Amino acid sequence: MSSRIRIPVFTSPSSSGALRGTAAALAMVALAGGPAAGCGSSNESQRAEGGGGGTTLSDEPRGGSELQQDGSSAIERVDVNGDQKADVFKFYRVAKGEGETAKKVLTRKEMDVNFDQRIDIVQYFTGEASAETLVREEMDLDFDGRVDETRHYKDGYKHLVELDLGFDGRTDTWRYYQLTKADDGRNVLRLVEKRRDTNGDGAVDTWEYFAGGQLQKIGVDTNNDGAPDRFTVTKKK
Ligand SMILES: [Ca+2]
Ligand SMILES: [Ca+2]
Ligand SMILES: [Ca+2]
Ligand SMILES: [Ca+2]
Repeated sequence: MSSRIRIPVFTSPSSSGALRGTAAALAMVALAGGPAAGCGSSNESQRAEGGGGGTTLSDEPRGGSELQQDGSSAIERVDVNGDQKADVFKFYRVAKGEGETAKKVLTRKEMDVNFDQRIDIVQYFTGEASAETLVREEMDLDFDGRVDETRHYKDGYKHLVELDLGFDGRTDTWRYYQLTKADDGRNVLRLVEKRRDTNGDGAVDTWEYFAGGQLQKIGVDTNNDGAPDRFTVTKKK
């Protein structure tokens, strides 16, 4: 039974470039949609709801879904595009009961958004049944089988995004977000700091500081001590 469970394939070597990745990333954003993947821009305010997996591409499957329970764990396979192959896999811990009436807790959700039978997005959840919260999201933006973007969530909000924009298997960009109050009192998730490794040595060398969604200051580490020492103020006023 459980031997049929797919394992995400995030190990194959990369052979694709950044341009392909950028196009694929756009396609992925369009496909994945929903609250979980929808907090991408710096001025969005919606809450990343994890409950039941949100309203991502699995909500109206053309090919139906199949639930399989094996003791205290269960897996739901969903065929989104109706080609008789599952594209979304939801992994549950069964808290109580059996079958359709079982009380299930969603712990992980895997998605094949380009329907090539390889998983491209993996979401991890915490919490109780019907109140699951997204904690981490791993995305393969250029569909080469390797994770290029990892989003970390806290209390349902994205607070850190790690990116491999060079698609060489090494994180080169870190984006930090904070929940701030907008002028009209709404909660707005904003980019507050961006750190980059521009020369590929694995160490951050450029820091960009934002306020109100606007770039304010750029710091550069010129003497390789791991901290910024030369600053440029970018804010015009
Ligand atoms: Ca399918
Ligand atoms: Ca895929
Ligand atoms: Ca990749
Ligand atoms: Ca560096």
